[in-house]
Amino acid sequence: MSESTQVAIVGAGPAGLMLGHLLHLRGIDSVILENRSQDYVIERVRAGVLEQGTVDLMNEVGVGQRLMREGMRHDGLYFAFNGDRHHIDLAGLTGGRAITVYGQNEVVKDLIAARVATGRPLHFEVGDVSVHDFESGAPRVRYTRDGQSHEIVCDVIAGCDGFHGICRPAIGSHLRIYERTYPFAWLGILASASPSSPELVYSLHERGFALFSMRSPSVTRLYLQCAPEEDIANWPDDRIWEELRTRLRTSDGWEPNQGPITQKSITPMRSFVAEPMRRGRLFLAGDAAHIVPPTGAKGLNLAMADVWRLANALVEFYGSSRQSLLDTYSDRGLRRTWRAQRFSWWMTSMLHRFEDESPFDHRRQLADLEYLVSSRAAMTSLAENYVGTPLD
Ligand code: RFL
Ligand code: PHB
Repeated sequence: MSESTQVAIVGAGPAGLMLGHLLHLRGIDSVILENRSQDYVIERVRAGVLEQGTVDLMNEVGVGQRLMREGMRHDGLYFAFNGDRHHIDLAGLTGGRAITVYGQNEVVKDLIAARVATGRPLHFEVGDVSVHDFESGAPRVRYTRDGQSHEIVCDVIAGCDGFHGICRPAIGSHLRIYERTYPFAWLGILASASPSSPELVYSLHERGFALFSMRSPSVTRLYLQCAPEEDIANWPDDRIWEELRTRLRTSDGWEPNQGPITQKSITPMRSFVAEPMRRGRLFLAGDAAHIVPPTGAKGLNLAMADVWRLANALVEFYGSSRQSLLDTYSDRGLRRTWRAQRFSWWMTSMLHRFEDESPFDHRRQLADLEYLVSSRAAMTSLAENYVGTPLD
């Protein structure tokens, strides 16, 4: 079956769904294709920290009501090392900007509801998605649905299909890849336990990194550094709690509250950039184009910044037939991406134990943290990066 649209969007993660919504608001037609089921996409536990710019965007496009009600605004965060917790006043150092803790799956739920309300197409559980002719003026996307083959003829394809998608590989050797893998992973859990601190705690301990976060007044989210090929079967709940308490407990007696673990998973750590973010009429956005290690909490926020920029460029393209914003989409995106790469790499390097580190390396890490929590200039630099720069 053949169909046509203006923009074919591959992937219904935060990037694809937000792009579809931004285009809808400007009267631009799109079809969103997702290979997973709606339940899978909604239940996938991932990011939790939204930058100020992401929160503002959600509000501006009319999907921020539940975020405003249920999201947890945090004006600061803690760094813990050598047994002490140190507070950083994010809002005070950035003229009132802050982060909001709100699960990525909640963002996705809100965006799916908004899409469904528009009546525009959003197809889950499609198969064999492939992209064609994007170096011409009439690209096409093929897929199967309920056993039937489909083809979409469109003006532009948006590759919002994440790190393991098909759009980036379709550009192949035209891309230059920059990559770093880290010699550790994160074991993450959700627990039914009230958060014992109102703000996040990033900790560097002798035994490795740990992070205290949350999802709601009754759900705590915790992570700990583990080996990259770690088998989750080696981590019964008691071992996870013992390790988390050891790494997070501070000399003032603070530690996370314990409760039943409802979800656990292991996430590898990677920095990755594909340049440029465009080939012809195929534009990459979000994790399809770049991955940051989660330590800086930037991935979802970068994805949102990409599609905001892409939507503006498409509005110009359809409104005036000019392509100047489409032509600068990649360069402007890569500037923001590399800023986030640097920050995420720095946070990751400062807060994890490395197998091959020397005693000098470890003391230098501690000196980095000492400086961070004692210099207003260093805290301001952290704060401005952590809350995120305005969308550009
Ligand atoms: P996604 O979310 O991966 O969505 C891509 C979608 O495309 C679908 N797909 C396909 N659809 C059709 N055809 C195909 N061939 C397809 N192949 C794939 C997929 O099923 C999926 O639905 O990418 P997007 O939209 O670019 O969003 C990026 C974010 O998901 C990601 O950057 C964040 O989760 C990263 N991240 C964090 N980011 C933050 O900003 N703040 C955080 O606090 C934060 N914490 C995290 C994180 C990521 C984590 N993990 C699990 C990697 C914490 C963790 C543990
Ligand atoms: C989370 O709450 O899932 C979270 C918080 C901070 C990070 C990464 C993940 O750096």
